[in-house]
Amino acid sequence: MGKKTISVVGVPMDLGQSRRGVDMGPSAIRYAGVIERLEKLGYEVKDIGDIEIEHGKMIKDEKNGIRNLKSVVDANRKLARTVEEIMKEGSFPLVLGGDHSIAIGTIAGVSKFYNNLGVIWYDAHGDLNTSETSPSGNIHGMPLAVSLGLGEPELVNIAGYAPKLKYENIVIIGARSLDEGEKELIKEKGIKVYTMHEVDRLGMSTIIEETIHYLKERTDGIHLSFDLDALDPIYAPGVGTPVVGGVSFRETHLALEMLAEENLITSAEFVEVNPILDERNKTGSLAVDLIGSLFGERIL
Ligand code: 6HN
Ligand code: MN
Ligand code: MN
Ligand code: MN
Repeated sequence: MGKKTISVVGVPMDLGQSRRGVDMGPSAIRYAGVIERLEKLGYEVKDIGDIEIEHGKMIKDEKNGIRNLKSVVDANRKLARTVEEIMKEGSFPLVLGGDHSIAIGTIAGVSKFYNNLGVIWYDAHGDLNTSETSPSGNIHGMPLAVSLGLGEPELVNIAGYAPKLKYENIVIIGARSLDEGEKELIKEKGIKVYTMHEVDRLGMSTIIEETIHYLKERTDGIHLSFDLDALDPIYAPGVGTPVVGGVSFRETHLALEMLAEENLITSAEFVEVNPILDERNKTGSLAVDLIGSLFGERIL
């Protein structure tokens, strides 16, 4: 990492999906020792606390069948402002989720600082749904589409500009559960995706080399949006939408170690940790291990 100061912000958000508990993700990751781990690596770490979330009933009564639209918009506006402040201070924004709908706010906060923000979307899912294509009405299945300028205007225009990302600047890794509308969008726009098929065939080492080469020449900053459900549920049982046949613990460490060596990641978020569904904070601890690798931790 280029920057010596890391600002950690928690987003106790569970309104982007329908299983309770993922709002406790930031606590689980803090209890697993994220701050201490980063300090041990030599960083100055500022824990700026949690974004305030309006916890209401889970309701799908809003327009187009989207769940909790207004509350998710409000929270992401706050997050975008907070992340923007962190960027202005020259610190590295490390955002802890919460469900993946919070990527909307993180990316809204960082993207204005770059002409071509790159994104690595490490996830079992594409998160490329709109209200038309979503099978669930859950906003956590939409944040990548929203950042590309697709979907509800209230979400798309957070922070007052859109789109935040260009199609050619994103790379999805670990996908194995894509909805029909997502598949169509990927094909239509030529989005770069390494599904589990490519993870099996090429290996993670080649995938990350290719990803680095690809993003290095066209972007001026890279955000890592890391959904814990990219990993196989054997390693990450505490997630709301687990999908079998995922990336392994070692492959994921390798990916993050290779990214750390290149020093290209300029902001990151770790999302979807749900302590209620977890086994003795296994997934929270996993997140901390992975954050360690991203910030330069080595076995030897
Ligand atoms: N996540 N594609 C499904 C949906 O409801 O849109 C699942 C989305 C999961 C989202 O894990 O961040
Ligand atoms: Mn809640
Ligand atoms: Mn996701
Ligand atoms: Mn996912």
